[in-house]
Parts: sequence; structure tokens; C-alpha cells
Amino acid sequence: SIEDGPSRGDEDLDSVAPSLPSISSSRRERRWGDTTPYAVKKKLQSWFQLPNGNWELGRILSTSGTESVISLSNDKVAKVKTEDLVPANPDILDGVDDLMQLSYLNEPSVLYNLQYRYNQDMIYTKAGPVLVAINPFKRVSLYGNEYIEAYKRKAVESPHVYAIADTAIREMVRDEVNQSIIISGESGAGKTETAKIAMQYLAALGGGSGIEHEILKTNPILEAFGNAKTLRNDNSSRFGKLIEIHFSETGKISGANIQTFLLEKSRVVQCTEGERSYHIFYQLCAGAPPALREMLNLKSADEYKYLNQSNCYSITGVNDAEEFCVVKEALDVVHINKEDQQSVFAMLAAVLWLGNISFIVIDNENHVEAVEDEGLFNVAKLIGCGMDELKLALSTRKMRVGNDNIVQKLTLTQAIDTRDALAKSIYACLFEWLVEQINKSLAVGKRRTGRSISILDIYGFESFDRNSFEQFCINYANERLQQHFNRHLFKLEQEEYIQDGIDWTKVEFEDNQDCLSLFEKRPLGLLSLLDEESTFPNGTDLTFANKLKQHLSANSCFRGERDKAFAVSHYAGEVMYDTTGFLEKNRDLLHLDSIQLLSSCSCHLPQIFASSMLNRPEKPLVGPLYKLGGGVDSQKMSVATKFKGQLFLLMKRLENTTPHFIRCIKPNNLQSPGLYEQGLVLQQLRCCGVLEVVRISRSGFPTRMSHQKFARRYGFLLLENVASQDPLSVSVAILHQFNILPEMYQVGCTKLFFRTGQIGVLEDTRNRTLHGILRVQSCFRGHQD
Ligand code: AD9
Ligand code: MG
Repeated sequence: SIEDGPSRGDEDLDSVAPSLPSISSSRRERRWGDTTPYAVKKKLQSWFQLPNGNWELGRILSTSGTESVISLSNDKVAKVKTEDLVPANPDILDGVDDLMQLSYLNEPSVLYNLQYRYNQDMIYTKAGPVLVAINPFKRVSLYGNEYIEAYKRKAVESPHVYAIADTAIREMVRDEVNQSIIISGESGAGKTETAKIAMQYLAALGGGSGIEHEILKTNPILEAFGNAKTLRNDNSSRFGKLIEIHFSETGKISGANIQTFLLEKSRVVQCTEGERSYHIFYQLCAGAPPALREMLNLKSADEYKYLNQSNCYSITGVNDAEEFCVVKEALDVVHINKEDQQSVFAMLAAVLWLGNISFIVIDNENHVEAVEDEGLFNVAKLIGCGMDELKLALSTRKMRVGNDNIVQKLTLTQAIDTRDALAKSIYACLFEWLVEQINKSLAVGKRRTGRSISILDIYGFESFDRNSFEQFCINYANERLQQHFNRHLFKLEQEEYIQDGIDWTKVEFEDNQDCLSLFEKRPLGLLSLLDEESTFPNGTDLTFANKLKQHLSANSCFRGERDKAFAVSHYAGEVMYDTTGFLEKNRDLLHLDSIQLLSSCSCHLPQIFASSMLNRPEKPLVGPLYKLGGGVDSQKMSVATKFKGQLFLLMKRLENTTPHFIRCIKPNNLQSPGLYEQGLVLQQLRCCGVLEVVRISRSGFPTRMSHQKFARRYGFLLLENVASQDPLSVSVAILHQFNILPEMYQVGCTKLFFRTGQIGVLEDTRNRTLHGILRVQSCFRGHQD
């Protein structure tokens, strides 16, 4: 059975730690509540919640039934309800590097432990199998070659991204199974930095062929084109990314492949006050050398409407001109030739100039025409088409009515939408093209015999005052990832115990299948209904919202709201979505006129873009058919369907890997160092399941090994000869010889199960013995020579 209270090894603490009576599993749940009653004793340290929600440590002076008197740190004394006190851990456990070592695992203790470490720049802490990383918002000296060396030699044991990357490499080699490092967290929590730190380690250990430099250089490129300053993060990734790093059989990096998800296109044409568009635009404007400036008719950033609408041009501490050089060098490294680089910059300039194109009304029906100004001139020149063609494509639309082709003039709103759609498409195509070129450059040769480690850096759960289609997709993705996390840590674990006949008191865990079904069910789920409404010519955001309310109101995770709104109960909390813009964003149409314009261009990039838009490489599996402009049917998947497809592939890929989870935490919303807001941290710990993980892992047997493997790995350490014995007997002999306490393991019918930390002792002995043997051998050889 599972013991409670201080774990073994803490015996010396029994005198200070209050003993918890053995509690049933339902009571154990309550141990997680902030107000679990416990045996209050005099002199004990205890947590007490202040009215502002923060926890304060106090020492119990006296207790009489329902009331206790505690002394607080500021020499004040407070009278509190005894049942409001939450046990604190003894000082000796301050700052333990794995939350699982805490005797009391309540929320204030976890928060305090993380804060204690954070204050000393120990930003990494283990929560059982999960690494928690708290953003320091300043340079901390934890990285670089010395640290990499130390982790490689296992000379340090403190939790670190390096340690996770190291484990991934070792397990890849040892188990011959692909690995994944799944990084999640809110915007600004440190996912992208963490991903880079992991890549750094992998590159250092698996380097040698030179390809690792190329892989690292993809970061500045993708950040320039896919990151932007937002109110939450000066370098916010506006796309999700999976990078799969391939290793040869000898453990050397042989190549890589990058997959991106859901780039935020809308940012190209509009962004909120105080935010910026993609970094590359500002870098280009600030850093382009004179010849390039002239060729692109480049102006400064504030002269472009797409960039000047948000009133924000620079980022503190960042020199855009210098960054431009970094990006250019990186483009060289990934083998994008100078000619292509010029085309890329020309397309960026074309996008900027598109925004400056204006329209004038030409008749009394409010139809408009593009003005023949600098903007129109430059776009035509840059994409390589005639000004008249461009003007026509932006001010008219070819339609088929019956058997006739007619030309419809556009109103101002329609013309602006057409112009912006073109700008967004060019940018998105450019981004996709870049990723494709990078992938070609990093491609692994035909002999793909080795293994891989994938790093996933994907937007975390989002809940704002106003949530739109983007949050809808992002949160759906997080719901899937959360299920993966749950399944991996809880379900699989539990099933394995049961399968192996291990005594395991069932532990309840959160399952979010209901919410996922709400999204994915066909035909009556959020995604299906969205696609259906997107194909109706008369569908609007309001008819969509009404349809949801009509069909989904019985679902417990769904709640219809006023007008165009609805709410979803996600694992991390309820989010209210506003359907305004949902249909348009989901359809993501570019009119055929625009596509034809691009395909008739004399420049090669726009042509490539046009052809990729016409023959989408990804054929729709279930996606609806869209009618594009002038009577030509083009099969184009809706954005949501495409995303869902990508997500399914991603999950399939991840399911075949051994996952390692890193949860990034943002300690404050000001991006400033040294500020640890308890409430904010707690809410994130809850959202990402860290608290749940610690509780379950600690109460179980997280380390396991088959009898065979165990016997093979440690059998040689036995003093007696066991060559003839079966693996189980050998295993039991090992357990006895090393005095592993009976409560620290369980013997299943195929595997051995251990509590955390138990295998470490055996591994140490094994390593020491092996080294000893090697030394003896080399001595021996030395004598022979
Ligand atoms: V977003 O969802 O893409 O908006 P991320 O990726 O979670 O977000 P990011 O990695 O960009 O956040 O981190 C935000 C900022 O925090 C960085 O620009 C750094 O200034 C800072 N940061 C994050 N991690 C570290 C670190 N280990 N050391 C120093 C860090 N600074
Ligand atoms: Mg990021």
C-alpha cells in the first residue's frame, strides 16, 4: 500500500514533521486542498493565507480546539482558525530540487519551494518526471560549454534543460526509441529560449558533421520571420514549431526537419497599439545596405502603413539593423543563395508597399480603383507584373453568372480586403517557402537508419478578454497536448501497473476527452459545424454561433452565450470565444484574380506561391470544397481542418516517441527579473498539471524495468554465480544483495517497479564497477605492451 506523510529517508525529520494519520484515497485528495486539517502541534511551522491570496509562513504558538495563535515573520501574532492552517515543510527541505521530495505537497509548499530556488537563480526544478522552468527574465550563468561538459560527464545533478536533453539522447541510444521534448507554457514563459537551450546541448553532444551549426542557424531565421513584439513578449513566436533532429547510428546529428503550425497571418496587415509586425520588416528597413534599398525603393519603417499603425518601431535592447546581418548570414548558412535572398527581400518590400496602396471612389455606387501612386508602382515592379494588371486585380473580381463571365467592381471595403488578403498570402507563402528551403538544406540523406529527437515549441493555452479564431485553434491544440500528457503520465502508467499485476490503488485523474469530443465529433462538433457554415455562401458569424447553440448546448463542456459568443470548458479553465471573423479566417480565401496575377508574374517567387495556392499539396481528407472566384473550383482546405490534420499527424508522431515534458512558467507579467507573483505561478502550475503530477508520481512506482533487462544490466554485480538462473530469480537476488527495502519496489509478472530514486543507487554501483573493470583492463593491456 502507499504510505503517506514523510517519505522514507526523512526519518530524522519525524521529530519536527507532524505525523499524518494514514488516510484513505479520498482524504488524500483533500491533502491537496489548501485547507487540509492536520494534527496541529505547538512550535510547528504552518502556512496561513493572507487576504490578498498570498501565503505566509508562521509558527504555531498555541492551539485550542478550533483556534490557533501563530507568530508571523514580522513579529506579529495572529489568531486564526486552526482548520485554515496548512502544514509547512521543515527548513531542512527548503529548496529541494525535486518537488517530490517534499514531505508536504500542498500548494503553498510547492510555491514556496519554487520561489526559494528562483530567488537564488535556480530556475529549474523537477516535479517528478516533469521539468519546471521559471523564466528569470535576465541572464543567468547556467549555460555554455562548461555546463554542457558537466552535464555530459554527469558531474552535476541539478535539474536543467541540459539534463533533459542528455536523458533524451541516452534513452534514444539505449532503448532505440525516438524521443520528444515537449515544451509548453504561456506566452512569454520561456518556451522558445528553452527549446534553443535544448538544441544547444544536442548540437554539442551530437555535433561533428557540421550540420549542427546549420540547425542552430535556423533559429534566427524563423524568429525573424515568425516572431514579433507583443504586449506579453518582446520576442513572441507567432507560430508553432516541431523540429526533429536526426541522429546516425553512431549518435551524431545527421540532419533535421522542421514543421511549423498556424502562422498568425493577420499580424502582417494589422496589429494592436504597442505591438509590432514580424521582426524581419523592421530589420529590413533598418539594415538593408544602400544598393538593396535602392532596388526595393525602401523607406524607413514609419513610412509604411502596415508598420506605422501600431505606433511601435523598436524593442528595448534590440538593434534591428544588426539583426538583419545575423539573418542574412544565417540564410547563407542554410544555403539560400543570394539571388533567392534578394527575391525574399523583394517580396517583403512588396508586402510593405501593398499596404500603402490606396483607393479612390470612381462612381456613385461606391466602387473604387487603386490609385496610381508610389505604392502601386513599387508593388508591380517588385512582384513583376504590369501596373494595370495589378490595379485590375485589386479593384475588380471576375465572376461567372450562368454562362457569362462578368467583371464586378469592388467597393472600398472589398478592395482593401483583397489587398490585405494578397499581402497576407504572399507573406505566409514566403514563410512556408523558407521552411521548405531550410528543410531541403537540412535533409537527411537517403539512408535514414538512425533515430531522432523532436523538440516541440508550441503556443500555450490562451485566455484573453476577447478570444477569437486564433485562440480557438491554439486552445484546441493544447487540449490535445494535455491529453497526451495525461495519457502518458497517468493512464499508461496505471494501465501498466494493472497489466503487470501490481497492487495499485486506482488514482483518479483529470481526463479531457469530453472537451476534445466537443471539438472533433462529426458531424456535430465545433470544427465540423465551423466548416459546414464556412461552405455556405450565406453563412455568417452569427448563423455559425446560433448553429453551435442549437446543436451543442447539451454538451457539458459547451455553453452558449449572448449574440455571437460561446464558452468552452477547457482543462485549464473556461474560455469565452467571440465568433466575429471566424468564418472568414477559416475560409482564408484568396481570390482567383490575385492567384492569376501572381502566376503571370515575371518573378519566380510569386509564381511559386501561385502554383502552391492552386495545387495545394495537402489534399483534403474531409475538408469542404471551396469555390474560388471566377467559376474555377479549387480544392482548398479550411484553416481549421488543415490545422486538425497537422495536429493529428503531430500526435501520431509524438505517440511513437518517449516524451520528456518541460513546463515553462512566467513569474510575472512585466517581463522583469526578481519578481515572483504567487497567484500567477499557482494558476500556471494548476493549468499545466504540475501539481497533479507530483502527487501521483510520488505515490506510485515511476521507475520500471523488465526482469530480463534488470538481470542483464545488474546481474554481473552479484557476488554469486547466477548464470544458470532465470531473470526473475537473478533480479530478486540483486534486490536482496543491495538491500533495496521491500516498500521501495514491487515485483510484477514481467517487470520490476521502483519508487523514485531507487535505481540511481544501482546505476552508480554499476558505473563504478564498470569503470573499475575498464581501468583494470587498460592496466593489463599496459603490461602486455
Ligand atoms: V511565446 O508563447 O512565443 O510569446 P515563449 O516562447 O514562451 O513565449 P520566450 O522563450 O520568447 O517565451 O521567452 C521570453 C523572454 O524571456 C525571452 O526573450 C528572454 O528575454 C526571457 N527568457 C526566457 N527564458 C530565459 C532564460 N532561460 N534565461 C534568460 C530568459 N532569459
Ligand atoms: Mg516562443
